[in-house]
Amino acid sequence: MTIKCFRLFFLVLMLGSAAKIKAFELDIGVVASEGSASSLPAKWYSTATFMEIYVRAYKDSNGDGIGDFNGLTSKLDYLQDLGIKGIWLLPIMKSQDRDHGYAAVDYRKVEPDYGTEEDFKRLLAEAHKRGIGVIIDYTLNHSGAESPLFIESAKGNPTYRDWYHWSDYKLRWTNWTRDPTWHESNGAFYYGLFWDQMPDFNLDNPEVVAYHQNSMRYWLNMGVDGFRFDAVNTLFEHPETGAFDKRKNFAFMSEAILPVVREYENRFAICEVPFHSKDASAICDSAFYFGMHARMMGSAKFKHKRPKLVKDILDANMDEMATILSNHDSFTGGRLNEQFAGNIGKYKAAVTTLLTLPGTPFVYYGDEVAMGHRIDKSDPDADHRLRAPMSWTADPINAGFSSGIPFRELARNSQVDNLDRLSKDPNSIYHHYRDLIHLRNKLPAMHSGSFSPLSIDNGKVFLFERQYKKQRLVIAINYADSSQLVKHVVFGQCLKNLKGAHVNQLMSGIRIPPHGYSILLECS
Ligand SMILES: [Ca+2]
Ligand SMILES: [Ca+2]
Repeated sequence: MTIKCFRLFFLVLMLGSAAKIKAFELDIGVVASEGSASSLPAKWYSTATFMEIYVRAYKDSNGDGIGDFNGLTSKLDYLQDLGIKGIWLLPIMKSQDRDHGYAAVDYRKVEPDYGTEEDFKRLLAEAHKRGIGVIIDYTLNHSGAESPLFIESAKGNPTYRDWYHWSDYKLRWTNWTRDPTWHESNGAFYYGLFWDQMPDFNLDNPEVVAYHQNSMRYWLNMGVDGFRFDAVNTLFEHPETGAFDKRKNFAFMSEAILPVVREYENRFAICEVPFHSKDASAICDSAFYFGMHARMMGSAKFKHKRPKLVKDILDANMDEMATILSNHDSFTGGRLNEQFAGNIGKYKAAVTTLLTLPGTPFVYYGDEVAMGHRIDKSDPDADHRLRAPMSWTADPINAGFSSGIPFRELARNSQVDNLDRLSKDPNSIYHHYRDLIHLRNKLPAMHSGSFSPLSIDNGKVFLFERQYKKQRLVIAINYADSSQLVKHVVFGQCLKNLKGAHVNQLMSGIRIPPHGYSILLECS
């Protein structure tokens, strides 16, 4: 059967699909765009500092030990006070994993562990009242194997067989961990790149594409402010070798996915595309700048600006790049407190770098209170270490996360490093984050300004200018563990101190404390 003929066959079958849909109680019908308006400022995301939040681990409202929508809603005042203007939620759809959520079984239902759809709508409304946008993770590449769609496909139901990739024999493809990616079911083999429980969708099938488009509209109609698209580099693969097809991935995003987001006002689409971040940002509104995070972290760790840090910035359109120091995946390096082995000076220098450079910064929940790893040697999953319940208080049983027993052990240092304690210490990493996020919100040159390196530095200090219209900033970050005197012709002009510099030394230069920083504003 040719592919064309195959598709025609499906279209005919779809005419009678309503009964079949009901048979497994999954809504795969058409969702019309309601084009709902946005109450957020135009292009809110372009100036925002985001927080990446794992709902399961953030705040439990009902004592079952699992974080939920109502718990997160109760912490929106905290996020607003921190200066956060955008939230990225790890998957919130009904999943089979009951963990990270990337094995979705229903793209139009909320995860029951997290509450009801009404709870989620209230979270959106309360976030919007505080000027905070909410984007949700969306996985185009695969569903959970317990999705009724895959169960029907595996049974050989002709309506759904072609929703996934099937072969009569086992192809010898492997993924980056060298695990086989073709898995046996009912005498045939299906493709699941990440895990046998996460079968890849066949995105060449127009019915699958329509299902995603309509599911996206389902959430956009509800009022979500956009999506973080997962694993965009893995959507299409070469049929013989399994190599990722970059051209097809990008064409699919620009022709089938982004137009749905554009049916709505003021929504934000950010893509995860390791290795091709800069190309991806031209298609999505933004893409995570993997690679640059290592230069920022390396500069702080090795007490010397990494040679490629400036090159990274100049090579990209930073208005379309999202910057991180860490995230929920262990491949980015782990919790910051662990990476810096508790060295708070280096930790602060890395955070200063993230929050003063161009790009859209994303903070991973808990890094602002120096959360460490959760230690459990019996659990081999490296990612679980990074996803402990949020450290709100020093309570040794629940860290203020839940009134019950948390679903997962706490971070190892929650009794020392937690919001309750760090918020009382003006020199803490928490106040460092808060001060810089507030400055970034206040100064257009800091969130939207151009970037020009000042090349007189010796590598210990990173010195650069940011400018937006008539507002000009000179920013210096000292990576060294000794104080540094910075002299430059710019200091002959009128600059005023915003934070951290000794103003009486401006004429001769500025002395920057170990791991400290200075932000100077040109006098108007
Ligand atoms: Ca709960
Ligand atoms: Ca794929």
